[in-house]
Amino acid sequence: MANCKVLPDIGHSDVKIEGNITIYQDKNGTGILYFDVELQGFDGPGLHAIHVHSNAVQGGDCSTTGSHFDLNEGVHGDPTSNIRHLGDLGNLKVSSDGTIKDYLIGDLGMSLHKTENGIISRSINIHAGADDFGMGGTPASTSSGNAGPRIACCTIYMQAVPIFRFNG
Ligand SMILES: [Cu+2]
Ligand SMILES: [Zn+2]
Repeated sequence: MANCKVLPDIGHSDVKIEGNITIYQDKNGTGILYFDVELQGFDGPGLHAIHVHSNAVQGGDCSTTGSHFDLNEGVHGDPTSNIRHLGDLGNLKVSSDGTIKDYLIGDLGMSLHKTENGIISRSINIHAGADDFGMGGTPASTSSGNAGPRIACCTIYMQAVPIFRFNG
C-alpha cells in the first residue's frame, strides 16, 4: 500500500486542491494497481489530467517532477490505449462541488514493487486542464496531452499496511 498526499503547486497560490491518493496492489505485484482518489478544493466541475511523473516533488514545486513516467521515450496517449506513457492515467472528473470522491483508477502497467515499472518515490501531478490524449495535433499534445500547468502534486510513499489486533 502507498500514499500520495496532494498539495497545491508552490507557484500557484490561488489553488486550493488537497487530499489523498491511496494506491494498492495485490501481494504478488502482478495484479491491477488501484489509485483511490479523494480530493477537494477544485474551483468547480470539469476534467483535469492526472499523470504519474518520473521524479519526486522537490520543495512543493510540481515542475521538479520531470516528464510522464515511462520506460522508453514513448508517445503520450489514452490510458486505455497500448500507445501511451506508463504514467498516463487520463482525466479526473471533478464534481460540481469541486470534489472528487471514491474515484478508482485501475492500471496494469505500473507496480508498487522495486521493479523497473515501480512508482515509489515518483509523483502524481494534476493539471489545470483536460488531457487530449495526444490527439490535439500539436507537439504539446503528443508529449503531454496539452493539459496545461501542473496545479497540484504529491510524492508516492510506501505505507505500512495496518495490522489490527483484537483482545478478548
Ligand atoms: Cu502530468
Ligand atoms: Zn504521457
